[in-house]
Amino acid sequence: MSKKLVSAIADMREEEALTLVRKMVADGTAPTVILDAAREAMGIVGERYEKGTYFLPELIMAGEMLTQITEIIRPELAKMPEVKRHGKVLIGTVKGDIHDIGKNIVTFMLDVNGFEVRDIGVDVPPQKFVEAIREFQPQVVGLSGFLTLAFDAMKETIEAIKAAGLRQGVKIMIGGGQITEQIKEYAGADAYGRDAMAGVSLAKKWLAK
Ligand code: B12
Repeated sequence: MSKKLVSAIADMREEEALTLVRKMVADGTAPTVILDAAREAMGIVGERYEKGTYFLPELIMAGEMLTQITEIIRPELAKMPEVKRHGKVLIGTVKGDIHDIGKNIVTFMLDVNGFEVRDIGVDVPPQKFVEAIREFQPQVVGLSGFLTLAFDAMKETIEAIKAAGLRQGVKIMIGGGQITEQIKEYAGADAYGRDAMAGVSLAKKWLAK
């Protein structure tokens, strides 16, 4: 059924995709399996956009489908084994970038894993991160970005955190579409997380110390 879901999303068959997700949930499919299929489909959508067979409306529709899928599986994700930990994570999508589906999944997974999460939204300027760190006092900061221009925005954000004298007090993780280990080095972050669970593992590791 996963394969069917991948092609339904990638081919913009919205109703079929949502019906399949509901069926998979009813059959007891792990929500992470559904998320994996959605991610695979988003990869295909992205490739088609790059090749010029898809345009902005398809990107928007894919985004909307993913938001709806996340809503359907939200209660199932919330049932996953939770380890209560006390710690605060501040998260946002960096300046110039409005992609938030991945960030919202990371936020949600951190939340159900017992972290207090403050999500400051999309297109967040460096100074807003600085102010939010001062106010919320998180131990972990998550920067999300899906565009190549997010590389510089992440670097600028981390530099602003440093300039404000707040860098020592926080661990910084970055993630999102085009982000890699190399960008972690470039931006001066502490870690790169490939997906939401990687983000949860990093936060757990840092807060255990
Ligand atoms: C949906 C989508 C959109 C939607 C976004 C809707 C929304 N609310 O987010 C809309 C239509 C708005 C959009 C707009 C644009 N988009 Co767009 N979009 C996509 C698409 C198809 C999917 C992205 C997505 O949500 N994936 C689903 C998530 C769940 O996938 P995921 O990466 O596996 O998520 C995990 C990780 O990223 C990680 N993660 C994410 N954040 C963080 C943070 C931390 C701390 C950690 C640890 C982990 C982590 O955890 C997530 C959950 O497990 C991608 C293609 C792709 N393959 O990525 C293009 C893509 C990202 N977009 C692209 C482009 C070019 C644009 C536009 C510039 C198009 C235009 N001409 O206007 C605009 C940019 C607007 C802006 N200023 O930001 C390009 C970027 C290319 C580049 N090199 O920069 C891509 C790659 C498409 C392509 N192949 O060309 N887009």
